[in-house]
Amino acid sequence: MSQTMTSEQKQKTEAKSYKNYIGGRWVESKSGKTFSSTNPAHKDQVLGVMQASNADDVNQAIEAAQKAFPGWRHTPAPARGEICLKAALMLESRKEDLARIMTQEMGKVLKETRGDVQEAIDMGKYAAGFGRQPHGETVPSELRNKLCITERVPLGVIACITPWNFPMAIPSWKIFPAVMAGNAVVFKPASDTPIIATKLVEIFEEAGLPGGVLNLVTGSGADVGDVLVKDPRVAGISFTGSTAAGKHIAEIAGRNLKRLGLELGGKNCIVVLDDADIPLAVDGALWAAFGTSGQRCTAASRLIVDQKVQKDFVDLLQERAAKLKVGDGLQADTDMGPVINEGALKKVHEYTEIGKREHARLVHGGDFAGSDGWFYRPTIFADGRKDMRMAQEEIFGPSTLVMPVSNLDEALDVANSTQYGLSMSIYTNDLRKAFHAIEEMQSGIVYVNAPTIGAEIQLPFGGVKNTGNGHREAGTVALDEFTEWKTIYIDYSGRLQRAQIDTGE
Ligand code: UN1
Repeated sequence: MSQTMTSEQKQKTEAKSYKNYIGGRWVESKSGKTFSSTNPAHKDQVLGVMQASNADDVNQAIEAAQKAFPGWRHTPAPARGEICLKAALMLESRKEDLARIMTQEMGKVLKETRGDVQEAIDMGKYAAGFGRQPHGETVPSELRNKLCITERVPLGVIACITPWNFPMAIPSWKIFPAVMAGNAVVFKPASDTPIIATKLVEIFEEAGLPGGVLNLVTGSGADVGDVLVKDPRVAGISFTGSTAAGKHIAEIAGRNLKRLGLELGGKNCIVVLDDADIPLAVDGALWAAFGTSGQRCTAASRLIVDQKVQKDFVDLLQERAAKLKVGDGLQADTDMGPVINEGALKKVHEYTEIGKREHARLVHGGDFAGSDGWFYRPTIFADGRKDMRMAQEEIFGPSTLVMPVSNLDEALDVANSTQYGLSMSIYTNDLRKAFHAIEEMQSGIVYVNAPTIGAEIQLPFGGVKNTGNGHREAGTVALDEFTEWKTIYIDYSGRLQRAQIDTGE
């Protein structure tokens, strides 16, 4: 190593190094290469050195998963549930430490990272219960002396490819149900949050999950993700990320007719009618637009407001946004952390330029907020129109667009005029209008008098249109993504009975 080591190189040498987890062992990548996980609030701070894995590592992980699958599939579901429950309880006892690690690795404020870990705890407890729930139906036969039942069976090896914005909650929505159903998993976390992913895997190991049932491979989408998606031994893929990446994965997976669950982009909106409780709607808009620095697929980047109340709404929103303190999420007085990385920061600012060019009216923010980390000011544009790029494209940052409308019908037309459909909300005190909106909103999730963020794990999560491919995570349907149905006919009549023919006998 040369004498003139940069400060990042120096920190990298001193930072803790993390490994892949394959077949129950912590191992280095065959590539011999590493990458750093850094703190978006202190961009020169290296938090850990990770394995930059390659196709050899992916191969090994798939082999390990394949090997572990038969034993795990035959483990009674209640016993699988015990392990998942133990993992959930361990997450609970380490919640504060995990939240702090997460805030350092991806930036959101502590109260939100605590919430992220809590979602994982909730999912673990909920999924553990699947171990003792019915896994099929008994259905009448049209013939005598014949029993017809269905049962869920696991798919085999599942690839879980997850984003950085909910680095514990989203992997838990996938991994808990996948292993509860008896599958073996290869987990490829986002390269911005590999340390918190490692912590989750450590917990599964300590909770007693047999080696090979959950494997961790860190590295890039091209070197790890694509290899996983292409491998014919991987039976199912569960991916959360951008619509562009989702389409890319779907094309590859489609060639092998693989099971594929996609949770993709959003361009969510809050509709505020003129009869709404305006301060309540502003509370909701502020939280949904700037919580997690706007980096949720459920973030409200469009605020569709009746023009009769637009001025009151915008004035109050601006006043409240001006009070938000942007900074390191570990500080108790910080309201909004940084965005994830330099690319994200540039993208958010690029949309500010686009908004100005499109003659949206900049009401607040629109600029960087400090040079130590990837900070951006909460940004509000007004006078939005549905044909603007700002109104159509996912920004995934603290930037929102107020769009005036003259009535409910126009509001719903604007709400539905994007390629996405994840989460929509309406603020109104008119029950009739609320129900009309529930019916007409083209969206996987609809909120009334509550913001677009804040989904709970015991309900299905997912969206319509280009937000996904029809699958839902969590809720009572959580196992659907990770199981096949087996239909079983048991004829105990002792003779040939022909369905549709011998039914009169
Ligand atoms: C996401 O942004 O991908 O409803 C998930 C919410 C959270 C989950 C967001 N519970 O905002």
